[in-house]
Amino acid sequence: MRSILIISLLGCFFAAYEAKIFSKCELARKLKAEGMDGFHGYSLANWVCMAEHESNFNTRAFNGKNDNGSSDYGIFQINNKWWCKNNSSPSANACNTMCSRFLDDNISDDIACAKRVVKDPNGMSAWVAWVRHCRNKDLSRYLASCNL
Ligand SMILES: *[C@@H]1O[C@H](CO)[C@@H](O)[C@H](O)[C@H]1NC(C)=O
Ligand SMILES: *[C@@H]1O[C@H](CO)[C@@H](O)[C@H](O)[C@H]1NC(C)=O
Ligand SMILES: *[C@@H]1O[C@H](CO)[C@@H](O)[C@H](O)[C@H]1NC(C)=O
Ligand SMILES: [Ca+2]
Repeated sequence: MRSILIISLLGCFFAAYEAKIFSKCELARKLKAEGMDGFHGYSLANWVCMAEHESNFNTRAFNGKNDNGSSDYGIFQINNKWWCKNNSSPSANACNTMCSRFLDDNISDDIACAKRVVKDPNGMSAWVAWVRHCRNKDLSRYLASCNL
């Protein structure tokens, strides 16, 4: 009995720290619910495409190897020079958040920061993967068979 309790407690512990990987449609629904369809002129499919190519929908995606020494965090690969703060390097911290909060499984704050990022003059071109894989492309497959 006790070992079962311990095992299930351990299970909860690991579940809390497990990477959440969204499915394409699950992310589309969440983004839509948070007002991203058409946000700043970008259709929902643009956001799903961007997330797929930035992080493969993985909320724990971390890239510490940008040429300029900055790091990218989470499902939208938000950058620590401009948008969030990580204590070990200077940041404009325009989203006023710790970068670590862009690695958990609650993406509401990630979405709020993406809304801030896209308001800059470059719009979604802030995301290199969006420029490369999504801009001016047929994006219909990103919402195909999603029940939105
Ligand atoms: C550093 O490089 C990343 C990825 O190429 C880019 O997103 C970011 O804006 C750059 N930061 C600065 C301060 O140049
Ligand atoms: C903090 O940022 C620096 C510079 O980008 C990076 O090398 C380091 O891995 C980051 N640490 C964490 C915990 O995000
Ligand atoms: C997710 O985070 C937001 C704040 O960023 C908070 O308001 C919300 O309650 C959180 N949702 C869950 C399910 O924890
Ligand atoms: Ca988050």
